[in-house]
Amino acid sequence: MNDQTPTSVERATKLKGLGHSRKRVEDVRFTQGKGNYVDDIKMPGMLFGDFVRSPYAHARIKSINIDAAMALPGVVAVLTAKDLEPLGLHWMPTLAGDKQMVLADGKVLFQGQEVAFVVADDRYINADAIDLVEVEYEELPVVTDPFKALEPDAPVLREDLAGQTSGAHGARKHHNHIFLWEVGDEAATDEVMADADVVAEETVYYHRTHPCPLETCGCVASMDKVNGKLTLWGTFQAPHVVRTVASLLSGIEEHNIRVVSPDIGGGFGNKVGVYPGYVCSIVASIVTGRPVKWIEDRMDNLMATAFARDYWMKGKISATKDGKITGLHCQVTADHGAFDACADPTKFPAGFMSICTGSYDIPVAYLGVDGVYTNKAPGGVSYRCSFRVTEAAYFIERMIEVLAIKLGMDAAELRAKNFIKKDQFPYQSALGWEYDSGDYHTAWEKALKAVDYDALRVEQAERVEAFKRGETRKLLGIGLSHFTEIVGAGPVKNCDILGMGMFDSCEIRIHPTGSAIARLGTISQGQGHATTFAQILASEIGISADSITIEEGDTDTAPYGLGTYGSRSTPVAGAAAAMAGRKIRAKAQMTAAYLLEVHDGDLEWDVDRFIVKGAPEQFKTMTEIAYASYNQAIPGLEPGLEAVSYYDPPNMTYPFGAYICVMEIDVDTGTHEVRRFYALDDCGTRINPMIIEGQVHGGATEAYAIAMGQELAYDEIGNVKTGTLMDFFLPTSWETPTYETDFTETPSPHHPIGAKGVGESPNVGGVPAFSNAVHDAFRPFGLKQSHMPHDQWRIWKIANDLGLHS
Ligand code: MCN
Ligand code: CUM
Repeated sequence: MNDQTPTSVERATKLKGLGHSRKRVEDVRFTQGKGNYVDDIKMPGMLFGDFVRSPYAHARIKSINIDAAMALPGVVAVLTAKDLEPLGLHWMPTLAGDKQMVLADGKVLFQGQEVAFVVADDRYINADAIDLVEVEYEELPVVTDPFKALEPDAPVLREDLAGQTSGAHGARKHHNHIFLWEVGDEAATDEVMADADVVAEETVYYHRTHPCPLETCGCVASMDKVNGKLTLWGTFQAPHVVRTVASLLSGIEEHNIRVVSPDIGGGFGNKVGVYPGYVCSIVASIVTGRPVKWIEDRMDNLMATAFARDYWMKGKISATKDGKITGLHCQVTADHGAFDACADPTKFPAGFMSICTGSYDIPVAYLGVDGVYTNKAPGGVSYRCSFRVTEAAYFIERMIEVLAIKLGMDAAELRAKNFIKKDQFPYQSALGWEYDSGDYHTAWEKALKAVDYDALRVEQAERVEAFKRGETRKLLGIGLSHFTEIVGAGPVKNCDILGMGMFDSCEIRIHPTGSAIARLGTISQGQGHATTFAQILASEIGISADSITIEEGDTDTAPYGLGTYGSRSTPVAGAAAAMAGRKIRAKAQMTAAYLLEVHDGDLEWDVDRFIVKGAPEQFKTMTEIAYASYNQAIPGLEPGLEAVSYYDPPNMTYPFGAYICVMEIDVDTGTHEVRRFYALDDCGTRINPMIIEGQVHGGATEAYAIAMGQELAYDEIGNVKTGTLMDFFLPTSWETPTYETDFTETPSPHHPIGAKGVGESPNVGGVPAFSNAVHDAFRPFGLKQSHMPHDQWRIWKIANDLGLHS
């Protein structure tokens, strides 16, 4: 080798593989306005569909008169449940094993429910026609409180289920009850609680909110009757699942359905579910023979598509006098709205809520979740949540604080005392999970040191004294959070959606000149997959990430996969990418051996080439091997260089993190200021540190929104009080705090490259950090629990209730 030959390190740098803060390749088109979103799709003869929606939360429909609407020039069709009924499409199955009205059948069950679908030449005609559809309603009593919904004389919401004593998840104990899901050992937990030195009890409410992606949900359906082919472009987080569902519902064979997710302007879980708009657009396109577009407006999106949270969590936590936790009991009343349309793996009707023992070594625990129908929109689970992990983390991180108060102990110390220790991994939790890896003490100590925790506590104590002396009206809160996530659904043995196992896939094709295209079963909604999946492959196959195109979201070309949500892309499809890459390398090794005239066992991999062991000057680069794969007859090997991997992960991955929020609170105005927000994430092997940082900034900002003001609020008669961005708090750069990010790196032992997910972590860990900061500020004055969101009024109210205004 001469001095000009690049070293392994130099060659590795050029690949822009794992660990490289590679710039996002997709941003070239996004920052230049050249993205291709669903609403950018325009087809000749395209019609527009839009809904007549119910103004009432609960009402019987006495009649629907479409005559005036149909008479309006430009209106092509008005669909009602009666039109869909002969097709068996007036109701559709939900992802949770329930069914949901596509168009109101006999009655409406939430405000904004889809009543009729107007199809017209343009959106303006649509809007006029919607006003002309006459619907006669008879109001019925409304239930928006899940506890009231379970009272004996509560109105029957789901008349279609009358007399059914069991549903998709077992027995129903009341006409508005959906299921009771139980995990753990209640008798043993009760026993521990009865004998415990200390038991802290609290009801923790995680309010209803909404992911509110900048791009609302929508689709374009186009039925080509000549070729019998249906194409559906849409905002889908799981395109293959949509294709399978569309095939089952319509009877059109799957190879004749093409589902495409083009660029998606944020998903956050909102685009996992199947919505009436998709079904109606398909039907309208089949009926009219023309393409039909449906795009929600902001109010439609907030009122009618997948909400998040709405969990009432009644908790008990027991401990010894010196703070060793002995047991945890959690009883949840879960408000699922009018239809159970939560997106969870089938066997987990309350998602992964059973991760609620958090980061702590808790010997015995019980979780019971009652799902309840109310007159609110269906959906659920969504919003950077990993299937209810947000609720679980908020619950345990509040319970720890409540226990610390009861014990008179420092909350940071209480956490450290109870963390699962490094040598306990793989750790079997009391509620049935096997945590793959973790090092919580190291992360926690790093976090406490970074913010100088002890000094903050001193400052806080001084502040309280100064407040009492009347020298300041501001309090200081220190919000702690140590979360454990569970992402990467999931092992096919226990995770499926509608019967489809939750594996994922990657197919890679190397071109003769040494560039490549890889297709995956996932779909980016802003996470940067085109950038990061190429990095995984670059490190595996020695081709620069810049020479690897990543394609997702077109079911005609992508291998079958279950899509992107629950931070599953890295743990599942990322693993599939690594495995497909290894298949490529295995074949490449045989090719290289032939070319170098050695036994393949005499070769070793070196960044982007195979070298002869002990003779590194003899090598074949991947580019040379790729060329040979297509241009040379190699005995015993087929031409070409392609591989596909369908990856079924052996376990979930368990990312974790330590977040600390320092907050100033003005007691008189209820305003707050985030002075500092420190976020340490451990997502195992880091693929792209810059993208991880971006994910943390975004997720933490959504956490900030949720904790400090964002809410889907309803009044007693079921009106959505926060249906526009005037009332629904979406932070802008003005409100958004500054974040300090940090990391530790504890690889997953079972993932091919040791990576865990990260997209949902900052929301999971962020909400308790912000909320605990508010609580912590008032702890010296006796506050134990106060419900989110901590908006200005609610903070003022806490201060007022504690007598701090007198
Ligand atoms: N990553 C990494 N190293 C790791 C883990 C992840 O570099 N060890 C990178 C990944 O390569 C990917 C990103 O971080 O580019 C997120 O990866 P992952 O945690 O696997 O999550 P998914 O790609 O499956 O994305 C889903 C997750 C979810 S469920 C929600 S909700 C959410 C989130 O991502 N929605 C988002 N982040 C979002 N970010 C944007 N911009 N838009 C959304 O809609
Ligand atoms: Cu739960 S929101 Mo993400 O899983 O799409």
